[in-house]
Amino acid sequence: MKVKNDIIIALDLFQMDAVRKLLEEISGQINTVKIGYPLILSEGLHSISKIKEEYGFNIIADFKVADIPETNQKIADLTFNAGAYAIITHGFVGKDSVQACLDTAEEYGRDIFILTEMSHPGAEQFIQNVSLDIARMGVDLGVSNYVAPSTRLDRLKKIREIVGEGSFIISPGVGVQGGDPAKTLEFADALIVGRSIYASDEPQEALNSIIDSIEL
Ligand code: NUP
Repeated sequence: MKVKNDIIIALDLFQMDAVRKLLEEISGQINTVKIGYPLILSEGLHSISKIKEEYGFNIIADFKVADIPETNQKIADLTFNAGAYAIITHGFVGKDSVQACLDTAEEYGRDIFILTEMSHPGAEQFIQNVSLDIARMGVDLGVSNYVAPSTRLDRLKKIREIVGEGSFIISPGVGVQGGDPAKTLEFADALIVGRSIYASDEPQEALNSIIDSIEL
């Protein structure tokens, strides 16, 4: 997967109009976006196909899938059918649930990302205790894409060590949550950035300043 400028934009907006307004400004500098519940619950699953058709981006569906295998399969099927390039699945539900997403992705020739440790402070309460095991499980299952936090570089580094240099790590938590873009990219392959860009009065400038800080 080639992420232009190593930046994935999190489109946590509620309306396609707002998405289009943002993308009009920045679409030349990105090729991958992440769409999650805010946009899908407000505008519907077809916002994936619309964005794909209109902009040609790779779309990562951030559904943090965490159900029994049979239900995971249904969720993944709908998501890939809508045109998503990849789906983000939780790992704590266990290998059969992850395998269901993986099998569905393979049917469509698409990918899954396993969410290992989350970026917010509350992740230290429960998921951090198992996040390295989740990464190990991913390796055992042959998964090559992971989500790991930019807010805890020591943990990101450990997760990189487990999944290896050949795996692809995308990292949320840059900017508003406190993560540093350049330091994060010492261990991750691409950054996920939301509010620092879409909530800025000058999204293009905000994006450029992140790109500059990475290139320095
Ligand atoms: O651990 C995670 N942390 C996180 O922030 C896993 C995620 N998927 N995210 C998502 O990344 C979050 O839901 C949001 O869409 C994006 C970060 O946005 P922001 O903090 O840059 O606004």
